[in-house]
Amino acid sequence: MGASEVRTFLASARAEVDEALERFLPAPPDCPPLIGEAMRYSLFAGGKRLRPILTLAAADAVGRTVGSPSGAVRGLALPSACAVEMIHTYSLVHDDLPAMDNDTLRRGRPTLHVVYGDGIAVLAGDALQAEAFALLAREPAADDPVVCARKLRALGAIAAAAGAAGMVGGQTLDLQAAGQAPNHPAVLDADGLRGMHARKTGALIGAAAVSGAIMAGGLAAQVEAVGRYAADLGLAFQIVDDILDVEGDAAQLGKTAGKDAAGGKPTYPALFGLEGSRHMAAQCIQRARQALADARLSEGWLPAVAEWVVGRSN
Ligand code: GRG
Repeated sequence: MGASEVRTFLASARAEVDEALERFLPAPPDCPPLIGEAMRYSLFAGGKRLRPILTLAAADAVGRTVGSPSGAVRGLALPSACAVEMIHTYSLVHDDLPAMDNDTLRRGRPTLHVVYGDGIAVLAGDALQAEAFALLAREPAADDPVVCARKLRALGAIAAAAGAAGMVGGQTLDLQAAGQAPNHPAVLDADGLRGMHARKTGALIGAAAVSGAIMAGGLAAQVEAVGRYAADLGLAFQIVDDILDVEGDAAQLGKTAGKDAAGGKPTYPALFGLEGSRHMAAQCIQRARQALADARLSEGWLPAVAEWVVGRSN
């Protein structure tokens, strides 16, 4: 797959996701204007759309193995793609609150609570999560029991990834490690750090990819391989995120740089050095590619998405 084809795929997937997000979100008079506006403020602030792109790429990879037209599988997977992006955005909004990371810059803009206040930011995050599950239950609208069964599995995978065993659990460990859970401190070693990130960011990245494979009708072995690919991709993503926090600047990242070190957080560069961390990220991508090759899912965009994750600068 050439670089310009990859760029075209990424741009078209982003445009499709953005259009669908706007269509799927509630708007006045169904909701008060302010909450609709606050949800959109963060959702359309220029995120990379990694997770929904993964959903669409995983659906496409599975669809290729059964000869499904790419438009058809993309349509089946688009609601999951959008739901995962809504949940991701809610997590960023809540993470940025003074009660958590207390950040003022996100996606290159003042954070939601800085502009709309803490209360509206809490509510916009809550609403984004609720709307994500409403969307998963509603779309794709179908009476076909096969599609309904896929929807239920995708919804279950995404809910588990967002909940106490996944993202919320990871954020809990993060708060404990940062000394922000009174009377419940935790010290993370290298395994603890990996486990915390596997929950906090890895689980949703995994569910993004797996839900795409499920919605495209993937066989059990294909869904499992996509899950292994995404687990390594999620780890690589986090390692690169830590490296960028050391090397990047706020203008490039669209968020405050150097926060991890300043907050005394355990990070990959702190534990393994920059070179060691880069090497670990490269090994993750190697394993992710192998998982695809083992299941004959290397056709399509998933290998290129993995390269993009390690090569990114924000
Ligand atoms: C509040 C329940 C709850 C969870 C928050 C994911 C998370 C959990 C907090 C985010 C903190 C953070 C900055 C983690 C580093 C990795 C990460 C998720 C970065 C942001 O994701 P990107 O780079 O963001 O995909 P964009 O803006 O491009 O979508």
